[in-house]
Amino acid sequence: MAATAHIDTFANDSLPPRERWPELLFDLPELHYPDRLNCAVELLDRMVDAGHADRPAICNYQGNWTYSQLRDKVDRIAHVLRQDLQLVPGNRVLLRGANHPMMAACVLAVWKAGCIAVPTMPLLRAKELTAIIDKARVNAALCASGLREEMEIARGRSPALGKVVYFHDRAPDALEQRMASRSARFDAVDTSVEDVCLIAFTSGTTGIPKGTMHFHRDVLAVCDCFPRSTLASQADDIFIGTPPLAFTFGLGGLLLFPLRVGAATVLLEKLTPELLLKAVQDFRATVCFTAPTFYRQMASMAARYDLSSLKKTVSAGEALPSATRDSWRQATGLAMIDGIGATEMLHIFISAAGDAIRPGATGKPIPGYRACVLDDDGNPVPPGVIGRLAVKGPTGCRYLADARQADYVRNGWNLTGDAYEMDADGYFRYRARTDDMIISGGYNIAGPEVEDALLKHAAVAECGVIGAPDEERGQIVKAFVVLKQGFEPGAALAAELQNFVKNAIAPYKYPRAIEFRAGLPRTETGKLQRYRLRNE
Ligand code: 3UK
Repeated sequence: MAATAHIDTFANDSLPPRERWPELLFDLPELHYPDRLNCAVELLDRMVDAGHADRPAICNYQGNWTYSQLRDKVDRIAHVLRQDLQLVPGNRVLLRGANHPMMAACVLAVWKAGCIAVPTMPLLRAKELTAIIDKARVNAALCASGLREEMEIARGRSPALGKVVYFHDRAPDALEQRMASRSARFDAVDTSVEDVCLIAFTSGTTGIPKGTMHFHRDVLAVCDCFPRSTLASQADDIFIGTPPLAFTFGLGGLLLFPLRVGAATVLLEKLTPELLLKAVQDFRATVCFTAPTFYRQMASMAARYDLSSLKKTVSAGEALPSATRDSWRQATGLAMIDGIGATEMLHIFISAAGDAIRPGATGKPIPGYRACVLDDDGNPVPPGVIGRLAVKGPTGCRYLADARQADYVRNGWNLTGDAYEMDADGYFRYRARTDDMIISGGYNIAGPEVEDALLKHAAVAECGVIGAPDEERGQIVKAFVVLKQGFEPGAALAAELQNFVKNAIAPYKYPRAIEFRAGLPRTETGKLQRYRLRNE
């Protein structure tokens, strides 16, 4: 392997020892990369040189940046990082901002400068930021001025954090003004394929956040797997969607994948289901990335918009209920591409598209990845038996200085924490998060299956199913239900929902308790927080 280009070797020094890495697979010829490679050069300069210079790269309601305009911005920011902030290759740069062309340019600039991007969710408060800054030993930050308040509190608590430069700001020392006085050509740092370029923190529900470390190679590998084999994306595609660039689902789907094929991406902040539908119409988007709950809400409003440009829609982040898959198809005619990904794996590793889709299944391992289902001792279980999902491929889990590496990676496999079942045809069917399985009266019950049944009832907008403690049965199935407009909560409707579930799935799985709610707790990435429902 080529020598590192990092002068600050903190990240490389903090990698788990090789024997604790997952086994990496590079069977596909497209995954054979040269020893030296800077992913931003591949995603940007290569595309400018390949004839995309004057084509739109990033769009929003203010206008478009072409590939050459984007490169110009990226190179100026890279100069600011190196000259104004005196950063050296290997330094960590915290990035804060909603989805916006500037945020995208900052990520690419950090990579070109040979530094390591540490993107953070816009809603994080100073306390969470401080944990990330300290864990990743962040050297500097680029932050949207709208997020200044918490950033300044965090800066006060972390003296090691050097400079913070704000963008979307008219001050003389803001990023835009600094960029204006810098050259528009920057010679990218010639990094090794195994130099860390991204520390992505998991949206972990408990404990200290985990930083997952990804190499320049990993960024390209995810671009050369799912988008090629499953999405079949092309240069004339227009990508759109909601996941934040600080979430690797959004970073891949809304920045890396489009750039890799010379396509355009639409980056918008503060999207609601309604605004996303309107934006699909306004920008004639062809590929959409968002979470199942968004699709469910969009399906009921889709008729009011012209969505004829849409060709592919990708759902990830949590399980896609079959009721959502069905209503999306009815509303748009599109077969949803479900895909399971994880921050540790960088992006999607099991999925299916088009005729390969089997309702109720996430899909099969995409080319480049392998998967199996293991029992608690790490032995494969036969088809039809629920166990722990295990995957390996060109990307995999490498936590930044974290003992939990040994929980996620065992015998070379990445254990995602999901309970899955493989059917006789090799399709992988999601059951639950391993620690969300409900054990009631000796039966194993997967909450999402009960949720799926409830969502088919006309009154149910959203729901969450958990195991609630019960003296007699250990746990009982309890459903938290959000009703659609026009439906009245009460004992009558609760009984109706219970009967509805009994008729749809094995009766012992029906929710013995139902509680009506105005909303459900979700993470910024759209995941239902079942542990919060459990801990109430
Ligand atoms: C769950 C799914 C069922 C699953 C992610 C696409 O979600 C992403 O990363 P996170 O680290 O969470 C990982 C966990 O989320 N999950 C994700 N997708 C599905 N469960 N069906 C799905 N389709 O528990 C997984 O272990 O936040 C998703 C791309 C990049 C990502 N980081």
